[in-house]
Amino acid sequence: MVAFHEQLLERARPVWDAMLAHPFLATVADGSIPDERFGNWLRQDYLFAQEAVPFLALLLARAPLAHRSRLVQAMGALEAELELFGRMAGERGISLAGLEPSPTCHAYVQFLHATAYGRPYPEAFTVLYGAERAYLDSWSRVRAMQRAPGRWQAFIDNWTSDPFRGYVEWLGTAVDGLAAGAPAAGREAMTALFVTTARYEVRFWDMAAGDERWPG
Ligand code: MP5
Repeated sequence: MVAFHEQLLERARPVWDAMLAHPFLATVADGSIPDERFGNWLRQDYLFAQEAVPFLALLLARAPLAHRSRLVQAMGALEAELELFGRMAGERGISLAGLEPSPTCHAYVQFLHATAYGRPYPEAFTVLYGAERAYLDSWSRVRAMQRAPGRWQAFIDNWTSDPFRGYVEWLGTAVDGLAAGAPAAGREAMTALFVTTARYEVRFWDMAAGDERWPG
């Protein structure tokens, strides 16, 4: 039988493929991306990572005992990641002061928090898996396309490291366990939330590559 987390990826396949084929990733890989454009992503993802802290904390508060230690570790990794954003921004002269989330970043973060507050644990956990798997796969694609280390290597390394891959593998196995204990309607809800997460991931690259702004 195909593992549930693999079924999720199959159901999201067209969106996942669009994510991996996104031109933003190709231009990071070949080094042609202007700093200003990469800065779009860096600033917005810094805000996203900041808001991933309460998202993880909400999950952790409801996690079964067997999930706690990995989620605590993930919190520590998130702290280190926020420092990485600060360091890279400082080195490249990108200001992180007075940031405002773009419409896409805002919507994605609201979605994370709404699922963590309002949905059963297995469904909210599936959103965490979707977001982390998306970054593992997207940055692994960048790495696979690279001919030489680039200006933004620290980010590429962050989401393609062995510990991060191990964490995402654990998340997939944990999703399988949660799905096995869920009713059919719960598994459908997990699937729908996974697909929505994948859609947000594509929109996030679109936003970074483009010039998304709020009116006014
Ligand atoms: C992640 C991220 C990965 N940083 N940004 C987006 C848009 N999706 C997923 O989450 P984390 O907590 O940085 O590993």
